[in-house]
Amino acid sequence: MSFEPNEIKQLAQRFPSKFTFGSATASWQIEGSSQSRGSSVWDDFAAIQGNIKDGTVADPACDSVNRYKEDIELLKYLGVDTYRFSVSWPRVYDFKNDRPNQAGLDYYSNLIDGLIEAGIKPTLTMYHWDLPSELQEKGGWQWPGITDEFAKYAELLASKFADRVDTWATLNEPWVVSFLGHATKIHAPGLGDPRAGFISAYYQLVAHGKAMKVLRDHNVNRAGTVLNMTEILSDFEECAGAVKHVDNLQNGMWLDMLSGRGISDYTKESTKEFTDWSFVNEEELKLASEPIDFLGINYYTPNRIEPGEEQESFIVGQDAGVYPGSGNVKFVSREPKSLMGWEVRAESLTNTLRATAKALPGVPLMVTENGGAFPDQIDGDQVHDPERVDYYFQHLSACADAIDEGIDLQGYYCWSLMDNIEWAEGLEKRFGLFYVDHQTQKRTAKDSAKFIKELLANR
Ligand code: IFM
Repeated sequence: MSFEPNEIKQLAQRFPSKFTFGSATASWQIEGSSQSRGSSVWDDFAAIQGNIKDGTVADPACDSVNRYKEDIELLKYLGVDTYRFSVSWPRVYDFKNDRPNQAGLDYYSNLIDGLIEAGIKPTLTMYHWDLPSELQEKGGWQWPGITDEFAKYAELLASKFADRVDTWATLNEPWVVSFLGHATKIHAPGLGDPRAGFISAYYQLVAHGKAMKVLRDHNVNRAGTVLNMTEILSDFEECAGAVKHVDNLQNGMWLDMLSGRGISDYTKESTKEFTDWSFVNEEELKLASEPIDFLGINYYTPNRIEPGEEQESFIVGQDAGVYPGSGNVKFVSREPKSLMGWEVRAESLTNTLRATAKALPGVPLMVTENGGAFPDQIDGDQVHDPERVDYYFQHLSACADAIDEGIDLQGYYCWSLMDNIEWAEGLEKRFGLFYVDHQTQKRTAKDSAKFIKELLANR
C-alpha cells in the first residue's frame, strides 16, 4: 500500500460533514430467488450457452433475497450512510398476469425498513438492466411504448416507497444497455445492431424523464439518474477525431439530452452511417431534460486510444466495436490494471467530474459506483486485497481533489458491497468489499472493507 495509517484520517477529514458514503449492488447480480419473480432479459441471455463465461445463471447469486438482514449487518459494519440497491422490475410486477407482485414489493419494503432501522438511507435504482422479458418481446428499449411502461413502474414504486427512500435513481448506465446490449452482443439482450444502440439510448432517456415527473408528483426527497462516464485519452494527434467521437458516445450525447441540448448536429453527423434519428420526437425529447437533483457518475477507468486495428484480446467496454463509427483505432490500457484489464488512473476520475460539472452546470454530482476487481488472498478468516485498498485510497483522494476545486460532489458509493455476478464475466471477477464464498454464501470482510470502516470512523 502506498499510504501510511495516519493518511486515512487525513483523507477522511477532506470530506465535508454532509458528504454521504455508501456502497452499491444491483438486483440481478445479488438476489437469486428467480423462481419468485418474472423473467428478465438477463435470464434469457444467461440461458444461452456461451453468453456468460462460466455459465453462471441468476441463482443463487448471493442469495440476498433470503439474506438481506445479514447484508444490512455488513453495511452496519462499514458504517456507511447509505446503501444503493436496485429493484428488479420483474420481481415487483407480474407481467404474465398483469398485476403487481405483492411478495416482491414486500421484499423491498422490508429491506427499506431494515435499512432505516439501521440508520442507513436507502438509495433506490429503478433500473439496473433486468428488463422484464415480456417487455423485450414487445421491442424492449426500441419500443416507443416502453416509456409509458417505465412511468407506470415509477408510479408503482413511488406509491409504495416515496416516503421512505432517500435517493432515487431512474436508470443505471444507459450507455451499457445501448452499446454492450444493443449495438453489440456482449450484454443482454444481445442484439448486435448499432442502430438499435441509438434508438435505445433515446428511449431510455425519455423513459427517465417520464419517471422523473412521476417521482416529483410523489414529492420524493431526491431524484436523478446514473451514467457511466470517463475520460478519453490518446497520445496520438491522428486520434483526435476518434477521441471526440468516443467522448461524445460515452459522455456528451447523454449530457446533451439531460441538459436540454437535445441531439447535437455533431452527434447526428458522426452517427449518420447508422441512423438518421428519425425516431426522435422533439416534444418527447424535452422530457429527457426534466430537472434532476443529482447526476450519478459511475467511474472505473479511462479509455485510451491508439491508431491501428483492434487486437484479439477482449476487455469489457474497451474496444472500437462498442463505439460504432470510431474508425481505425484500437483501445489500449496501461499498467497498473485491474483484473478486468481496466487501467487504474484516479486523476481521470477528477477530470471526469470536472468535465461533467462544466457540461451540466448547477447539478450536484455523486460518484454512484467506483471500485475494482483485484486479486483476493485468503488467509484463514482474513482476505487481503491490497490493490483494492490502494484503488479506494487513490480514487477517494481524487474525489477530495474535485471537492477542493469547488466541484459540487455530494456522495460516493463503493462498488460493490460484496462479490457478485459480474454480468457476462460470471462469478470470477470479484469487486466486493466482502468476499462471498459462492458455495456456502459466507461473507467475509476483506481488508478493503476494514479500510472503508476505518475511513468512515475517522470522519
Ligand atoms: O458490475 C457492474 C455494475 O453492475 C455496473 N457498473 C459497472 C460494474 C463493474 O463492471
